[in-house]
Amino acid sequence: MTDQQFFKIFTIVSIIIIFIAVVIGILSNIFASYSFHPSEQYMSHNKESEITRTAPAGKVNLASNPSIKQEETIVADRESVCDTMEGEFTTHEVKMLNENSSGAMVFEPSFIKIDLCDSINFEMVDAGHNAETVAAPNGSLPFNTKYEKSTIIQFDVNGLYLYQCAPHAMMAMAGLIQVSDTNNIEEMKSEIERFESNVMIPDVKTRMSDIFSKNVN
Ligand SMILES: [Cu+2]
Repeated sequence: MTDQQFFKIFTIVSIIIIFIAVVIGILSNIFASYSFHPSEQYMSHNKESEITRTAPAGKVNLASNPSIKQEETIVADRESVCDTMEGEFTTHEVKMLNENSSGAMVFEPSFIKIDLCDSINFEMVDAGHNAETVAAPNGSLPFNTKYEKSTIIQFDVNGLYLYQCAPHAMMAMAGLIQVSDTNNIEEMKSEIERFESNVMIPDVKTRMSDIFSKNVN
């Protein structure tokens, strides 16, 4: 074989390998964002009557790479400050909607400020939406409402949380939660930037950064 022939074969093989790698990458991202996570341990109850702490929310930087297995970052059944905290906690409502006055594919409200150990009832008013962690404070656990009609999640770590609806993330279907303070504000800025880089609809490209700058300071 001449050097030239060798070089030709080498180039063709390299191109095939790169092509296969790209296809695998695309497919695994698609499956990661559409699959239902098999682990039930951080799934809270979907009975509206019951508020449990089985799913404290959050954990950092999952979303930037959907192929990271969420299980790896979960400390199951960890202790929570809410176990020993005295006082009345509130359950707030966040609705998942196909449309409201602010646009299509939205959480309502898209920004909510709550106190430590308060819960949010994610209500799937229109079918086909979920709410899952994109980025959250250190020490918190990720959540995913898995297309349940109603899921109550308690928040036991202070800071800012970004969550999305997996099928409509590219349409900027996401929301922000502030639990008491904004200790992770700098990380959140770059997480929102990263989230928006994947938004495909020009009209809503800056939806989340607009919500952020309007509400968080
Ligand atoms: Cu959705």
